[in-house]
Amino acid sequence: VDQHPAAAFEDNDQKPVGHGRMLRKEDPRFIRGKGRFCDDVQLPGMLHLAILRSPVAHARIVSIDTSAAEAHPKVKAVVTGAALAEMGLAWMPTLSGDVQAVLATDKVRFQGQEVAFVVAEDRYAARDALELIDVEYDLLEPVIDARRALDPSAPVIRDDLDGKRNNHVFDWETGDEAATEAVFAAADVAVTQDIVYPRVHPAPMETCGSVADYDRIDGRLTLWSTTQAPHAHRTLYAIVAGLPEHKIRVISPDLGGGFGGKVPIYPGYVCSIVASIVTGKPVKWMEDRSENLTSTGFARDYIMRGEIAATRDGRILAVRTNVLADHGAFNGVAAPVKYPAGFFGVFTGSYDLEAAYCKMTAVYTNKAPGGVAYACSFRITEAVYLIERLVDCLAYELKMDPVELRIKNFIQPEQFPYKTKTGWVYDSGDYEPTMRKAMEIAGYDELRAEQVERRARGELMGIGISFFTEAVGAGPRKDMDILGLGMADGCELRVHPTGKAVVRLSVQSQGQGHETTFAQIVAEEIGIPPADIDVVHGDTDQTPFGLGTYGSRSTPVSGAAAALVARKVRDKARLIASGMLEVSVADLEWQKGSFHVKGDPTKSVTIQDIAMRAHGAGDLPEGVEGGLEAQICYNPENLTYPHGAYICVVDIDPGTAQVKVRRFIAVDDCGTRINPMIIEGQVHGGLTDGVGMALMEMIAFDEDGNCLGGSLMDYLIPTSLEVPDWETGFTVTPSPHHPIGAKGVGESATVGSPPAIVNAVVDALKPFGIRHADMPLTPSRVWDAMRGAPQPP
Ligand code: PCD
Repeated sequence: VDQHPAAAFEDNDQKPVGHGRMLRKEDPRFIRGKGRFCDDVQLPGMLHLAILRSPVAHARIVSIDTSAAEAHPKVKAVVTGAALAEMGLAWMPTLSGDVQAVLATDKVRFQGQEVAFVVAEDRYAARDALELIDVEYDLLEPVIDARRALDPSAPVIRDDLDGKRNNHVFDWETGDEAATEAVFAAADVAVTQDIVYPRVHPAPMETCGSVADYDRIDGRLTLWSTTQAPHAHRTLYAIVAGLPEHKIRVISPDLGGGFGGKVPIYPGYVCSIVASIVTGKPVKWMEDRSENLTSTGFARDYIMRGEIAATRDGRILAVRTNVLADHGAFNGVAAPVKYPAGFFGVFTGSYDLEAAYCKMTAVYTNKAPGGVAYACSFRITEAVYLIERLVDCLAYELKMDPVELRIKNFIQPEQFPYKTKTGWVYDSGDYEPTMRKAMEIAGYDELRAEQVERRARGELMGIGISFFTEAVGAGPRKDMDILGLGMADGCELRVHPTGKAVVRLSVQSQGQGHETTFAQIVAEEIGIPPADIDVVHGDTDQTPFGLGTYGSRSTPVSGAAAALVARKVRDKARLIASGMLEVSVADLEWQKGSFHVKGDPTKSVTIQDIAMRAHGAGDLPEGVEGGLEAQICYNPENLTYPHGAYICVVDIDPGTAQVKVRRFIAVDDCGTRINPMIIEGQVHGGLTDGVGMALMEMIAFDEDGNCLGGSLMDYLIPTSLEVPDWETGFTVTPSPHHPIGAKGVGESATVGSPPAIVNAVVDALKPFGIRHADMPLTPSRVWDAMRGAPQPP
């Protein structure tokens, strides 16, 4: 009824995948303010929950007095960690197998940690009552710097863990240390560079929140929550709270962005569940912006030492890195169990090397937990930044053009599938044409000529390159699981008698347009127009099990499931068609939307005719059940490896050290492109993320552990004013193992853009003899770099 005209099949009926102008089905409701987000959920009798948070980073809790808050006329309940402990709910598992306090019992371990909650008749009363709670803290020395955490004299943050005597989270290594050492020893040139990827925050437009509704009579829990992984969350709630899984329904309604920050289970979700159980009423919890920035999952926070070895004429031989990873107070990283450092192993980049080695130590600090994959398939952002900065450092030392150095070392098309020195099997790639395309759009040679002229006039113009390969689509269940749950995805397709269809996905959308693109995939396979295919997602009662949307896995995993489930339905349709046309199956030919008898296109039946027959009266061929539907659980054979070539042009004001991104060229290769307009939007968003991280964003702390990025006045995120008009292009190298050849793309630009921007800034500063400067390249940092001042630690 309220169908967007352009969501219909339009001019390109025969080509739903790759349709250049198909608008998003979900936009009419978003544009008209009809989206339904968590905070839009209103239930009769609903109460409101607010969380009291620690003002200090590290302290023992001496006492908590809640009596004044309890006396507030509108307050229904006040709950502390001690009360949760009695229910066995004070601690919960994190997705990486650590435990995290739901409410602090013994100590607070970061500023902003959850200490108590109030449930009241309205949001304002709940917040007011927080002020009436009196907590006495006994201050402890905070450990803020990851290097200090390693010091044997540093206080032990996680003394809750049995026998824990230090702040180690894990040690991890990959690659071949001895082989790498040998290559380094024999190499003409070796370059070492310290590189920091600062702590940043996904900062989605919508903060986190939930509405829990526990029905005491039948023991059912319905939870609306801002989650990117409703099924995985449901299973964990069942395990943690002991509620039977079939009585829990998790609904992830429209989400105002996730960017990895909505993968973890946050204490607030659990608090709202407890509150609803305790009060017998529905309870809503919604964070404010500062709570979101100071307590939900941060990203990055890697201190890296990178080394690269090469021949004098620019043949890269090996890379080596030593990483100190800051994981905050609880290990809240979400990554497949076998990969404590995520997919950082792809730090060898797009180059054909002889050896590689990485050693990593992760530590606890008195900072918010996280390590979420913010637009990053599990630490690939850090890996790509490391290698792309190192290659530029090498180019600087060899006095080589950074593009020439990259092209010289690319893995060649005939080498795919290519096994890297750290064991990753890149499925497909053809790098040089992608690089050349970016150079062509940029007018690379002209830009370099212009730079020479400008430099002669004392102007600071920089050109930065980055070339990335990502590993997205986790993952083959044989080696990827989260807390024992295999990373496969279910999909179910039903075709109704009138030929309209509904496809149910285990992944859900945070804004990237699945209601459109999954309809396109199914349409391509069974020939029903996308407008006639409804996509259901984000509700555990309505969809098959699967692990959720992150790591750009929806297209590689769920997208494959959608294509295959549609093929399964088509196979059944073929059997029915053979009965209808009275020919054998082998004599039928499929042409988008109908079967016809080979050699006689006039004898045909459409998928709609077949759907009606499948549900109708009359005989079906022997052994064929009625109905037209199928279900599948897809376990990917491998990850998909999209790649891209980015070129950034910056100008720096020599008087203020302000960086202006003048141009940005992004050529992405994500294999078969389902919806080019959506891909472009994804790329624009990711590039904007990149400008933020490279030039503006950092969650910093003072020495007491006060978060200095707790509001959007202090934590700067980019707006349209800071970004140029993006210039995009693409190449297509299909994935050989994906049924339609598609690779993920949602995070590509966030991963690939920061090194291009930093490389451009460092290139602009070349006249000052600078080889590296750390993000964020704010005017003050650039100013210091220009004056040779030491970089901040
Ligand atoms: N596509 C197409 N084609 C191809 C690929 C793709 O078309 N070839 C499209 C699809 O369909 C979708 C999109 O595009 O729609 C995306 O995809 P992907 O790549 O697959 O991805 P996904 O899974 O879906 O998603 C996820 C991502 C991520 S991950 C992130 S961060 C971000 C992105 O997504 N986030 C977001 N993007 C976005 N957007 C929005 N709007 N919002 C958000 O939130 Mo992570 O891990 O979580 O960190």
